[in-house]
Amino acid sequence: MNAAVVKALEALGVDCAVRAVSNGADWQVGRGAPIVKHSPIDGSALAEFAGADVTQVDAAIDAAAEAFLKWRVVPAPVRGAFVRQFGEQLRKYKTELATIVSWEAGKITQEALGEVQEMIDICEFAVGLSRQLYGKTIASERPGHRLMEQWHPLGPVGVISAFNFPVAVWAWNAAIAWVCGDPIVWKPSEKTPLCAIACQALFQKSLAEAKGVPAGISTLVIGGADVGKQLTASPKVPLVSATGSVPMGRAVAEVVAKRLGRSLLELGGNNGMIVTPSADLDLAVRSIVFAAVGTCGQRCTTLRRLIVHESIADELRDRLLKVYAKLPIGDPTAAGTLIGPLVDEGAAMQFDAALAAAKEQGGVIHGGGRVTENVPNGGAYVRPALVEIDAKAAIVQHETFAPILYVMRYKNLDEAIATHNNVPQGLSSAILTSDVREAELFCSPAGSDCGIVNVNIGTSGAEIGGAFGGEKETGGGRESGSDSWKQYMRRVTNTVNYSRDLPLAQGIKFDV
Ligand code: UN1
Repeated sequence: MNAAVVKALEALGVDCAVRAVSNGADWQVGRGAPIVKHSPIDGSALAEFAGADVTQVDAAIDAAAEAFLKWRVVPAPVRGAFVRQFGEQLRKYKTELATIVSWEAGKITQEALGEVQEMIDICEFAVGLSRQLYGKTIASERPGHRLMEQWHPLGPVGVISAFNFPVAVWAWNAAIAWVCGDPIVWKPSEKTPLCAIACQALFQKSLAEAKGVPAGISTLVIGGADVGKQLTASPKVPLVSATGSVPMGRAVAEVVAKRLGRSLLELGGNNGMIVTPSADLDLAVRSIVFAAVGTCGQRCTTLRRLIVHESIADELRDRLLKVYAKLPIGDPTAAGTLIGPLVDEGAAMQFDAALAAAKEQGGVIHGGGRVTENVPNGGAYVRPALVEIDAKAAIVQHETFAPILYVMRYKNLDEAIATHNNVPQGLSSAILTSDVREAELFCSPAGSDCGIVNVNIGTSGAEIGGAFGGEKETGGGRESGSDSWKQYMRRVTNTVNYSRDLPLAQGIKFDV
């Protein structure tokens, strides 16, 4: 195994015998299909082990359900104190965890560190939240009555996460679920098993230091689609929070809806940005490049469509191409690299196929193709592509999880907004403008139809304090900040009669 990864895992107390299942404090050998993981950086072997089988999923759910009975009555601020301790572990092992993220997901060091920082941030948010799980007091129409709301823990939360944010998305769910009194059952991407094991190991460190925390509040089952299906179908899991592709989300939503459970979906994005004539072009270039090629185009918030006013389109394209031409592509752990590899060969094939389709549909391709020089052998390194294309081309409707930026031109802003909204997805969006009317229009009900609407910044890199998610095929879920926590709890409406009479609501007379 890779020496840097071994060292990082050892620091976290994980031996190299990778195990697929943990019901809290323990580790268990999987009984399911084998999982083989190679690093996207150089193809080196990272892990080979048996994944979980469905009986192990059931056992993990049972462990979580048992832990729930204890955890739900622990006062929320005490639950918050545990999350604070967990956040301390993240601070302590930030570098080690980021190293594992880099080697397993192929992220550059800065972005891997940023991802762990996002975990630390959500822990802080959750600690504060643990004293703010407010319900409302409502004016009752009846004399001598009090009407109020309480928010109670919901139960075990199934978390299905993707390879591209292999630790932060789990933390968004885990930290909020824990303060809300819910245990979690985590099915991570099979492409990032070591990240999941590292997170569980950090949980175990916190658990060992804490008193009265039931071990089953964090369970882990690493496996394939059958594992995800078993988790999704279980009536003991009232909420399933899933991040990934639209087909995956649709499958989850159908199964969960059938049993009348709740799902929280964070699916594909096809994020657009409008650049108007008054935009600051220096700022435009920087924000576009980070959003379009950062994480090698593998964020769900990656900028994929640029809608530029025709009067500045040539200048902006030329300036972007100048930057694209000298992007440092290579080993993501090396200082100075900005573009690491795609996650695997399959992703690189989709990148090639999308560019071929774009060309067929009349697109003018700049960049693209494989990079083989000055990069480690064995990884799928590509040159980010910028494609000038008509807004009506079919390919523009699709999210390809790779660094492809489609550039389109517009004449008037209403047309640009219509083009912007004319895709099946609705996650993140941006407008670059110095005109306050244009900015406000884009943020208004007649503007962007996305869950995230930015002005003078790119589409990616949201802070945890806001609710994260989007509309249409993106799935409608909201994770992380603001009042996303409400999805992890059940709302109780209490009516308390402190009088000696029994007036009925709506003035109904019912004398017996
Ligand atoms: C994702 O790609 O699934 O806003 C999450 C961002 C990050 C999270 C992305 N904070 O780009």
